[in-house]
Amino acid sequence: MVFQETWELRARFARSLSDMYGTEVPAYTTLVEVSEAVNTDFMDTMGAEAERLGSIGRVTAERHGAIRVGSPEEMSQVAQVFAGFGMYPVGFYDLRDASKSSVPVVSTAFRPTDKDELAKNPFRVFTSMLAADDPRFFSPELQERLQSYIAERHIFSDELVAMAAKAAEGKGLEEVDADKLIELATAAFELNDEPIDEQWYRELEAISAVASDIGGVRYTHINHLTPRVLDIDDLYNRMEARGITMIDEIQGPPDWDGPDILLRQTSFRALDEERMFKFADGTVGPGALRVRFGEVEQRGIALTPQGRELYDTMNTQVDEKLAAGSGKTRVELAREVWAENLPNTEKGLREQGLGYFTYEVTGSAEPGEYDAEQLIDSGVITAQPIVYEDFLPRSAAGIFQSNLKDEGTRDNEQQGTDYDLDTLSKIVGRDIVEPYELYKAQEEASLSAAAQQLGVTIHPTPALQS
Ligand code: OOG
Ligand code: NI
Repeated sequence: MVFQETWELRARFARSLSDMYGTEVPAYTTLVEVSEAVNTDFMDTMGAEAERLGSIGRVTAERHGAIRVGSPEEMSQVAQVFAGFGMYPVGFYDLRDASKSSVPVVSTAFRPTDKDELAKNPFRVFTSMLAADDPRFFSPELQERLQSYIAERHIFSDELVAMAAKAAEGKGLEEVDADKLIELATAAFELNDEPIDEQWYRELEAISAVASDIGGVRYTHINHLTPRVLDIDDLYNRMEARGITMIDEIQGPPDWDGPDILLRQTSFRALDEERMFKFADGTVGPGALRVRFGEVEQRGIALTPQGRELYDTMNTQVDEKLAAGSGKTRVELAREVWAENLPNTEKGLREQGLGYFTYEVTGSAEPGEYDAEQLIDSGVITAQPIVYEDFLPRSAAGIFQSNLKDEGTRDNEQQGTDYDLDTLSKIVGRDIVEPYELYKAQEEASLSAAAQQLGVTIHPTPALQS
């Protein structure tokens, strides 16, 4: 009997979902192959520098998934399943207001929170819950039908939830149990071939394709699985060269002359998929659905609250310039705005308190008091950027939106249902952590460990004073 630790379970789960999803969406396999080629070439060109934001081993295995559940009960069950894999809720995203289209969901991401766990396998799943009680999208009468349809389904079996609880409790499982957990957890996210009630599905689809995807069927499925690349512009061009149409632009930061920050993402459009439908006249036959797509991402440095504020301000400036109509593209304008506002070195980001870093002792110093930057300049400590492990609401909304055929409907006269980090935490059954808290704690811990090791006092960079 071999005991498998939490991280091994998580790595196996990610691999198993990836194998399954590759058989369901063959274009995903192409995306993974192209991503691997991009990463290998980037390593060849850049050498050790290529691994500044994660080892090639980590990056090659790295995926994020996206799933969508229908009710607070399903959200709480899926949280228990992810806990078995050492994945905990981080961040609150309200996509209802982040998008022009009708996207009636609130979300969090389940992921490892410890830096060593992240290094071993960073698998994360962006998890959205249908806000079936939001009157802007669903009339009282429809809410009732929708909620009872979802209440009747049983996506996460008792056996799966119990096995995940055992894994969480024991921080891993013996091999036989581990095999069972992976099998059950993978199956819970697999496409089901039960015919779809066409009338019900189309009724919800008219409001939002996201609503029909979640509440129009009796099961859930992986919406997409996203590999990580070290050069997303290269990936974008290679996919287009293969004749795969990508969405119009890369979401998030532009390609610019400075460090990678936060998260850049792009995707190819959702493809028509044939599914079996049960029609109103009782006959069963094929029909088309369009919900699943392929996405890819490049990760950069985690920003502090001030850094994030600057990022948001820059986005607003870009929007304004775009609206003013200069004939330039969003990306061209973004590059200009960035060059004007954002320091283009890691040192600059640190000095202005915009990014998070960890510190490692690489020399020695006389006892005394020092500024962190002083010790870095003299080679006593070395700074490493902390990679952004989370998501961006605007990009997430862009990803949702670029895959909707039409805007759907919403009634803004109605008062939306309140959801925030606290209400979603109660639903999830565990405190949702703010991403900043994790990065900040990591930075502080590394700095105090360095100070202790050197026997000196280190005055932190402005980033820590936030
Ligand atoms: C989730 C969309 C958000 C991302 O990478 O920002 C997302 C979904 O489509 O369910 O995955
Ligand atoms: Ni995604």
